[in-house]
Amino acid sequence: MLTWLYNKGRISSRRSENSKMASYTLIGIFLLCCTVLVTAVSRDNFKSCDQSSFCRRCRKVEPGKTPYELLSSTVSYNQTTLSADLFNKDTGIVYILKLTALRDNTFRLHINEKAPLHARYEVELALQAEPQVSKIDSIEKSEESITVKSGPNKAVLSVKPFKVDLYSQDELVISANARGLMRFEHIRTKPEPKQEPEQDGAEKVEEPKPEVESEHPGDGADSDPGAWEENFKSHHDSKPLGPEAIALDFSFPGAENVYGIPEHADSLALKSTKSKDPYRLYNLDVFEYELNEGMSLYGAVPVLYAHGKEKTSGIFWHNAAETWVDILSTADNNVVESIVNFVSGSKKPQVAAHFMSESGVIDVFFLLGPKPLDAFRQYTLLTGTAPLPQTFALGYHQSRWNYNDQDDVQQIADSFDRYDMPMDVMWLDIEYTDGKKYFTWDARKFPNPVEMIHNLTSKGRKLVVIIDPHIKRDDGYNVHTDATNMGLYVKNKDGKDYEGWCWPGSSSYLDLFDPKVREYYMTRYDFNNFQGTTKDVYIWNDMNEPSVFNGPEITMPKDVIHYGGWEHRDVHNAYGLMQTVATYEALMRRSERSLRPFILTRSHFAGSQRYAAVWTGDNMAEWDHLKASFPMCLSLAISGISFCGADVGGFFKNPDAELFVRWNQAGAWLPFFRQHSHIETKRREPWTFNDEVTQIVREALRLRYSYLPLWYTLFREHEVNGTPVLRPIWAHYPTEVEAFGIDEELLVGDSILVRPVFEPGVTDVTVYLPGEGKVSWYDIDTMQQHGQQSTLTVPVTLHKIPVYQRSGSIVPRKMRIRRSTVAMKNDPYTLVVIADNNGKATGTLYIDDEVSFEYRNGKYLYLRLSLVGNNLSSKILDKVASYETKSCLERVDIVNPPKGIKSAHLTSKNLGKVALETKYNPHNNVLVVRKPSVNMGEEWTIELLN
Ligand code: NBV
Repeated sequence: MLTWLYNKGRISSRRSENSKMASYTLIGIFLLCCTVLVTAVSRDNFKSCDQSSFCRRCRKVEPGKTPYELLSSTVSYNQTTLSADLFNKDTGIVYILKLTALRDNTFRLHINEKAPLHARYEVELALQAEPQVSKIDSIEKSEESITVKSGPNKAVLSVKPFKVDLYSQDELVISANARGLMRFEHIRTKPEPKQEPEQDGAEKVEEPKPEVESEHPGDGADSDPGAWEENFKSHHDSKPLGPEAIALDFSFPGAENVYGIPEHADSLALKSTKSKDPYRLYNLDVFEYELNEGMSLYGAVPVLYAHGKEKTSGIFWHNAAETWVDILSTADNNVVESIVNFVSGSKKPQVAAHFMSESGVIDVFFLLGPKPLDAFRQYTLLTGTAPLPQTFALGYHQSRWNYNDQDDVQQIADSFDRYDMPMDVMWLDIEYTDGKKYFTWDARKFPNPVEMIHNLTSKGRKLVVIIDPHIKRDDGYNVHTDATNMGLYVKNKDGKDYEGWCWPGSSSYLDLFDPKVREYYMTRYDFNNFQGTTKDVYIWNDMNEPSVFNGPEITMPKDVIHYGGWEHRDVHNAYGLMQTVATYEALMRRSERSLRPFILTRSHFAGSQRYAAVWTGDNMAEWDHLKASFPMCLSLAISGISFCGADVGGFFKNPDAELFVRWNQAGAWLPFFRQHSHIETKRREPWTFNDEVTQIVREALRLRYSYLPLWYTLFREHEVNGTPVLRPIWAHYPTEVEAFGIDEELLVGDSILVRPVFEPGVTDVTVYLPGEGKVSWYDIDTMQQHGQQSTLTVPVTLHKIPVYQRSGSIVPRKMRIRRSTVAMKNDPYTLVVIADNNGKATGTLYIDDEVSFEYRNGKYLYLRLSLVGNNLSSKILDKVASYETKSCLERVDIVNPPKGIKSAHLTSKNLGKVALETKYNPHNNVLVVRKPSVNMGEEWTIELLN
């Protein structure tokens, strides 16, 4: 915190251009003085569960004593939904429960108060649409339970005590409220303050004790001093509605681990929180975040998966308020033992989670799998997938806070050509603006931005500029005057515009939950409002947690008011999502809906994948941060957000040459590949270290570009099927228990396995190769075969990280690397085919115009590539689609080919039958088929001849 405020003070003083700026610096110094005792990563700035009254209350609930009972006489149902009243015998409050069967092995459980004193917030825009329902096949009622059957699944609602058991193919996979931790604090009137005892020695009058115990003793919330107002550091939360928390526990019999609920800088498999704080989901700007932590970060995606050898399931907790999640792992023997008995009397391993949110309703989706990819798909059916990006977005991005001026931008871009390195996008951070007034330019540093942009685009490159959500309170700034006059800002509870502190000094925040505000915000991106930009400029939305330097926990106070009268507490985690919703639509309009938008967002929530890519924020140039980028992006990927990356090189501090090399080698295998660094770091463009580093980073960048056809195909498949682009090993090898806890490796699709080097000075690394000997893995450089043993020690040099291609796969590549993706569009393809033991291999390839939405009108090619025995072929999978590509097939490498091949011929409709040249290399067992030269839009077969 200290460094952070110091930085802020220093930056503003360095850049103070007028007296106003100088006063910001003074305030920075004041804030600095208030925190002198605080060290680097200030945990103190962020609440622990104990400092958050609702978390405290929910966590105190004793297992096994749930007061909730289903009132079976109230059960009613239609074709898809069962409804019933739920009663809390401690408070006398009645709730309405709805259980709906949804498409694709999913159930939705919704619980709200039957007659709330005040409406409770229901999340908006996380779901891509109203979920599609499925038919309930039967409902059976007994005194103890109600069984709802739908397809291969059933939900059994126990009446007393209340719990819901979810079965997939007759096996219990999730049990809700099995531990009895459900809590639903009804909205209540504030209790009258107790009368102060009279002073001056007057005798205290004892309150008469009730003769019988109250019928409804209550839920204990009123006696919590934090229930009706809460203080944190110097901040006061007025809590006008008092306690309104909701909580529910979920047990997963048969599961070894749980995963998901990003964003945390932690292992992919979630750890037990038995003797520490729960994982927290509350979007925050955490300065210099620590690793191996359940503390909140910039994003919150409340989806959790439970995985065991036999089944995978998940739950999506549809709530945007501050949320904490306790995890009990199989290792917590005693506790799990008691859950086991509570759930089903079985002795299976099992994991449990306890979700606790500050407000809203209980709205939970049960994803019944049964396999990992099924559960991931079920989640994306609800919240959507990422639309296919333009290819440039999958190229390499060069960023820094900040490139100083337009000449600087030009020189850096030119240097990539000079050093023969591909690069697609230059980025501009906040210093390009006129005094942090977004949608403006600093005219001194960027006198002619359009010329600068044209210089980039003439080489096929793009520009991304930052737009933060805070608006400078400056009467000369049109966005501020419009927002003030039109009433577009988030309001204090007294109805006045809320003011906070951010980069520009005093700032206000557009209420992006209001559709009319989003509409206004979109117009800011119009070319006539955001002058100096062109359709080749894309957007980076940062600081959108939202970050408020002087706010509680560096964000907005919970009692400020949004559209519809909702308090910030209800909607907090979705603020960043709302900004990207508006930015996305704005970019669509800028191109008259012809170009696919590209947006990078820091804050994210369920559904953010529909609008933006995400990066892991302000990491550090440290080895452990490099290592953390893998599980962090994997966790996001299985939670719907595939388009993820980490600042290559580390944001804070200066990486040494070795770390820089390793980071580029690893970053080239994450979907979003951008180098970025803090304003006070040394310059670190790839050529700024030494010749060897320049050479190795060039190799890493070129390798990335050579795999663009694979990345692009995977993004398309993600869009269509919800399959994550990156996958943990267990996604494809669900029974291999050894892989459940691996953080160092990932799969790109199902065919490439990457194991970067995460430690300095090592000459070998340990690699786990899944497939239990039935699958081989081939080193992509040497084509050396591995996989007979699952764990091996692999030698590494500075030039190499272990990357493998799976036997039985066909991977499309482009081997002519040019300065940008656009320049490679019509280039020919190379196929890398690895035959399995049966001589078979398959793969897919997706091709379209790489920029527009024409693919949604059927202008694309989706090809199935397969090798069976001596025949390699390409078939058009989606026959109704078509696309005229200029690209042809340049070369095929067949690893482990049929024996004794001497020649080959290709057959296609347009080319007829053509003889092809082949060459077999016995050293690596690779057969090269040269120049088939068939257009990729044609179906073809290559026959390998003895
Ligand atoms: O806009 C400046 C930085 C940006 O470079 C970084 O990537 C963001 O995560 N921004 C945060 C503001 C503050 C950084 C200390």
